[in-house]
Amino acid sequence: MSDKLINYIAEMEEDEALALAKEMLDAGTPPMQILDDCRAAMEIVGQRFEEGEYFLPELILAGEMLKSLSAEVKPYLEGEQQVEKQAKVVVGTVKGDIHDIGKDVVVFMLDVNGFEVFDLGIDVAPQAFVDKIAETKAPVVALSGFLTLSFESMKETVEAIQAAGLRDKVKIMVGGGAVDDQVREYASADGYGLDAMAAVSLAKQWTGGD
Ligand code: B12
Repeated sequence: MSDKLINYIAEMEEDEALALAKEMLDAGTPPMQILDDCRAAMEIVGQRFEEGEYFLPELILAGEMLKSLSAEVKPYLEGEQQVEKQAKVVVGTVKGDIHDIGKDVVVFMLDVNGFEVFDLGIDVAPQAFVDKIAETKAPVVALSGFLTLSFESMKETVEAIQAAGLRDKVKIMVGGGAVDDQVREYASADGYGLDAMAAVSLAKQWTGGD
């Protein structure tokens, strides 16, 4: 954990944060550690937003900073793991929610771990998930959400999958922000993952990938 990197991000010092991340990656810091630092920094940003110290522009800037940082980290992750394509996974940020940075990391990690990923993007309606599952016959679905209201959308999405008669054909995982195992239970999903690696582990477990 680098307190310096966390501080640069939390203080919105984008150039310094990017330069330090580059330096750390070149020095051999594991790319996942940089992403962990990003998450720690986002906790601080989120808290300051809640306390009224930061406002929407800071959230937007934090989002942009994270995008640049993950772009920086990606080539290093690619170098780490490359495997043959395994099962299909349908991924999306659920209806009403436009947060996609965490979802994009999940998409990326599934991809480099050999899954064929169908990324539906943000604010995805339950029916769009249903249609994509029917079209691709993907055995795994990953629902991402960062807002409390996304819990309801996750539930609605699982219900729509059930109503379409596809529930027994897919395993569904939930994750992102404040999502936890209670939300998984509320939404009647099959698994919950804290981070992108957990998403990969669940997908592997469910598809016999190891
Ligand atoms: C950046 C940000 C934004 C950016 C998003 C940019 C983007 N392109 O995504 C912008 C500015 C657009 C934004 C908007 C809003 N935001 Co916002 N945002 C954030 C912030 C600061 C960071 C989120 C983030 O990207 N984190 C970084 C990633 C990498 O996080 P991560 O958790 O480590 O990701 C991992 C896991 O989540 C997991 N994961 C993710 N998805 C999945 C899926 C599966 C299946 C699995 C297994 C795992 C998994 O894997 C990821 C990678 O390891 C959070 C604060 C916070 N602490 O999270 C608030 C936060 C989520 N936002 C919040 C709010 C309120 C809003 C707004 C409503 C503000 C407003 N008044 O308009 C709007 C919402 C608009 C909408 N309809 O969605 C609140 C939500 C409160 C709540 N309980 O509902 C938060 C918590 C801030 C706060 N503390 O108040 N936001």
